[in-house]
Amino acid sequence: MIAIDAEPFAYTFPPDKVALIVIDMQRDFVEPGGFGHTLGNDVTRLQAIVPTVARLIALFRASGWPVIHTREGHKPDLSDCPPAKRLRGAPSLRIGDAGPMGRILIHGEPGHGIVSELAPIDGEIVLDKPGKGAFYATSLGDDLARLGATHLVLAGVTTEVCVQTTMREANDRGFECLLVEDATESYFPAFKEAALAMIRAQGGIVGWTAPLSALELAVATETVS
Ligand code: C5J
Repeated sequence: MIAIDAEPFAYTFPPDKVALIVIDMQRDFVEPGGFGHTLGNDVTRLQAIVPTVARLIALFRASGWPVIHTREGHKPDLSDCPPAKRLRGAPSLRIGDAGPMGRILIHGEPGHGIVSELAPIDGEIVLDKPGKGAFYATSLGDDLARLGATHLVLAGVTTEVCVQTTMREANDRGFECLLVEDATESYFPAFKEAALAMIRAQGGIVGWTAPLSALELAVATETVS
């Protein structure tokens, strides 16, 4: 077992049963002209975590542990996008409309892609999800069962929407979840802090949180001992 100095108490995981889920590090959320920007958000906060997420992915790759990337988006005919989702948000540019990076949140469009710094490599699962949670209408549950994963480390954007929804879904399914504090971000600093606090409150009612440095230290120490 590897033990990480985390909140609300140490997070321990068996190295052969852990997987990393990187949520929606897509151009549509992180770059100007994408979905997040059209909703009126400042995307620079999200851009700032890209190097930290890259370090986290590198740690998992170097350890030989599975990395799963998710992408929020919809089919070109929008058959998997409920009108309730499409019609909310910015009235000027909605899901499926043509934006500076192609059609907003549509499979295969430039904006739908993962930022180049975090590009998946061969063998990594890339999961397209139509909802905020990564378990809804996807193969994630089956993928994790096939991998034998019982412990999930989470990162990505945005903390209080897709990341927290996925973590709650995972928690309800019995996974032990750790959210890496500096590898997740929100357009709203107060929402990020509130989400982290909610996750670890009441004895870790949704799971644990820790900075990447704590994970790196635990893995390095484990390797040496
Ligand atoms: C949002 C996400 N915020 N990936 N999606 O709409 O968090």
